[in-house]
Amino acid sequence: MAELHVQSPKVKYSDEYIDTDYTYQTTSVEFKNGKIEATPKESVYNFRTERRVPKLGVMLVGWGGNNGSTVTAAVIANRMKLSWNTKEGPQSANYYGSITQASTALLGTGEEGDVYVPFGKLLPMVNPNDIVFDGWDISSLNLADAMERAKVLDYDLQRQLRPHLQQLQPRPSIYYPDFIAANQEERANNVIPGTDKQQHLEQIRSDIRDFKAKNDLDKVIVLWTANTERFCEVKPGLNDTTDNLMRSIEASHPEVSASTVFAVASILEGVTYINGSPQNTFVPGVIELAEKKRVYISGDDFKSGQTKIKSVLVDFLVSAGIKPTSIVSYNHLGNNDGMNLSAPQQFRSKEISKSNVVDDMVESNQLLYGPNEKPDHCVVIKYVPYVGDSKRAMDEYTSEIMMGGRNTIVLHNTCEDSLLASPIILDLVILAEICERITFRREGCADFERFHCVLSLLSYLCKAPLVPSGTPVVNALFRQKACMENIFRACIGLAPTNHMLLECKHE
Ligand code: NAI
Ligand code: DG6
Repeated sequence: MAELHVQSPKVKYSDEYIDTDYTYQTTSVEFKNGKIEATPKESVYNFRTERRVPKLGVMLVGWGGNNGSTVTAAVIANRMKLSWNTKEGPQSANYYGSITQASTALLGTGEEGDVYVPFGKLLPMVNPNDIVFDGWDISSLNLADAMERAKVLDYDLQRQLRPHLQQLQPRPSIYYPDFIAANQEERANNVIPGTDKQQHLEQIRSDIRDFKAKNDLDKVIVLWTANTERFCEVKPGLNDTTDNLMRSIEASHPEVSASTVFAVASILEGVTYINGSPQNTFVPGVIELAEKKRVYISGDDFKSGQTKIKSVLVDFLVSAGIKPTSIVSYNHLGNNDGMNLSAPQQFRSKEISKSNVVDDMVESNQLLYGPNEKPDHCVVIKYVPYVGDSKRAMDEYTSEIMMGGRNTIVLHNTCEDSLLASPIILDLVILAEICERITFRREGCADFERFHCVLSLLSYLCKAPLVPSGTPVVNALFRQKACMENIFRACIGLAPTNHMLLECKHE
């Protein structure tokens, strides 16, 4: 594809940077003397994006799981441009489901109408084919055997990938049995010995350094795609501040989870940490540490199938003036994730993460909902081994329509869970990486700054987006995409997409 170049006095390209002068327009609202007073506001931002694309390494916690093995296999298959035979005929490798690799952004209008560019070409982003993978797993299977165990990819593809995957060996990991389901114990044959959490932390830090040095990487990102843990307690003295958390790790306190140790290790290594599962890894002490060290953290829980549709459908219903009153989401699956989630505490983590995903849409429409009024929302997950990775999701949305009418929409969705999650993993690391290369200077400020360490820009990819304290949580999918896309447009000096098409509305 031809390189994208923006022609504007407000955009400067140097060898190192793309620099833009950008006018940000917002509306500030006040309630005064019984009136709603809206004031348009403008401020100037200078965005600066580093152009050099680094050599990126990604370390997956849970590398030998279904997601870990599938995403690694998919990248190698794409890198090698593999094709394979299926009962439907030949199939070649692709990145469907990845917004950076397989979706487009409307750039503007040319002589022949709208011009779209690959979303991932708006800015100079890492090509997933160039990512170097490594990681940890409590199970010792090499990646070829892990791929076979996952039963996700076609046999003919597995056959071709085996020689490339069997040399990839997950590093021993931290295993705190109390945090994941007891049914996971039999695969835990690759664990860092001992119960000393401080030593575990040091080992993970040393693994990150070792990976970076051995592969001559410019940077590393760590992403948790291991089992869902139970929530840990959050309490004063335990993990409410960085100092207390570090003391708790030193004392090997039983309420410090493995994922929190991984997050702390990554942050101390200056490495972005992403949480693809629902548990509360990011206790206040971790967030404070990320703030102090100016390292990005992002999560929680990949937004892959059912929730993605929910965050579109409920947004549509509520913004159409229709009132969802009951949402019942049922799913069953038979992979190892399903087995882990069949234990009550791990299910509870997922239930919490799946349950708050429509709050912002409901709160946006006070014509439909009174204060504190919410639709009934029920989430059920069942483990059915036979269906393997092929998750079934069934949803019933009941809404009130005009004059007491009722509208019930029922959805049935079947697809391989790991083939939904894998492109999301790639997007998360690619987008987190480009965010590391964006800085901006606000009007009146002398220095360039980074985004807040809680990288809410990645909310599109997360079921329960973590946001900086005191800022709004946005779950509505298209608002999330617009946020990302418009910030990237600002980095190349383009106005936000407004879909007004005023030029086509003349007489
Ligand atoms: P999986 O069970 O196949 O893989 C998890 C891997 O983590 C296993 O290989 C396990 O041995 C390993 N593991 C467990 N504890 C570990 C530790 N302390 N350190 C290192 N490795 C450890 O599960 P799958 O399907 O790959 O999902 C991974 C996670 O992603 C789950 O928490 C799941 O809830 C979450 N997720 C998955 C989505 C999907 O669509 N597949 C969507 C949203 C979240
Ligand atoms: C069953 O719900 C297993 C989970 O890990 C889900 O597959 C995962 O959380 C995806 O959920 P959703 O709602 O994004 O499809």
